[in-house]
Amino acid sequence: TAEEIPNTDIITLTRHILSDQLRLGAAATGDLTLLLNAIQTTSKFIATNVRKARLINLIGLAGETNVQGEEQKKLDVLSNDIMVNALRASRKTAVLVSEELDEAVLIEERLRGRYCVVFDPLDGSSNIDAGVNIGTIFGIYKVASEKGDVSDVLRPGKEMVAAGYTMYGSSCNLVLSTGNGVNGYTLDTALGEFILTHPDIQIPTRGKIYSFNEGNSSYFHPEVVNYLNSIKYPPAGKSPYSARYIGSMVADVHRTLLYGGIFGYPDDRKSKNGKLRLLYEAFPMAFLTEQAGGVATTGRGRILDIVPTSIHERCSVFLGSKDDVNDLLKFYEKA
Ligand code: AHM
Ligand code: MG
Repeated sequence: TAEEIPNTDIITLTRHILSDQLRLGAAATGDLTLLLNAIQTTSKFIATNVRKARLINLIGLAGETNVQGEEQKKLDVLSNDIMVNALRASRKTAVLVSEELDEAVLIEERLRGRYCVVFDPLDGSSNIDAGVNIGTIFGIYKVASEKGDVSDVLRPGKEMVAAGYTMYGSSCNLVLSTGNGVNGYTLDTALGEFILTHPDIQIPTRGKIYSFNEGNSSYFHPEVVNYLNSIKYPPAGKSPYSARYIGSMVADVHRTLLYGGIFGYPDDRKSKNGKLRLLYEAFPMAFLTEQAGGVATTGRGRILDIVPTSIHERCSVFLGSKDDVNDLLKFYEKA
């Protein structure tokens, strides 16, 4: 049968982004292609370290020393170093912002390129030691200033030219948008290549799952509590929503893109600006959600319209299926 014949014409991530470049014709210099290639290599490198972390002592606190007296690196510090080194060496970047670094990295002139990358090298830190899904999140801007400085990344998310994430889970998946829809790739570890497995991801218009840390309920604003009650105690004849919450944004958003529903990390009475970081968590995920046909909002406005004022600022996040997020927004409008 057809299923037994191996596919001899697989589409790798490299092949796919190259064809995307060719589609743009002379307008594309190939720089973004090379940059995306550098990013996919860092994802493979981080993925192998995530898999063997327990075996090679990567788990634990940075700053501890092992029996040989060598300093141990925590997996998120190691992932940060992998990304900074590769992005600098790609010669395609001018400014880097990482969750792990207080200050933005301004690339020296010798190696400077035309793109800025904002990233969380290993998100979902509370899940690392338990072997639960974690991921890398990234967003890319083209430099606007001559030199490349922090002003180049203090721009609304709608100005990003690409965004994506890599999830290190039961499989390693890279999901990417260059502003022309969303595609998902799965790492074939034997080939060492990401293969296109989820072409043109479209988020269902309505889902059956909600994904919030309800342990924060006592701090939640009434709009959020009332919305959650409306899906947990629906009118007679309708089924309540299911709860799924991993606590790794990459995994919770990945499931939301594929199955639909709503993911939320709202601001509340305790965390006035929410928890998630605007530049390298909210923006890339909002970019992907909109590109997949969903909605991403703070409850009071579109996430991608926010103009950042500092590189590590936080914001309230709700994203997912259009109908579900719009239902939530009705509670904000009423308030
Ligand atoms: P981190 O950058 O310290 O890993 O925090 C971000 C993570 C997200 O992946 C996730 O959505 C959220 O924090 C979970 O937070 P909580 O543990 O408060 O539910
Ligand atoms: Mg994070």
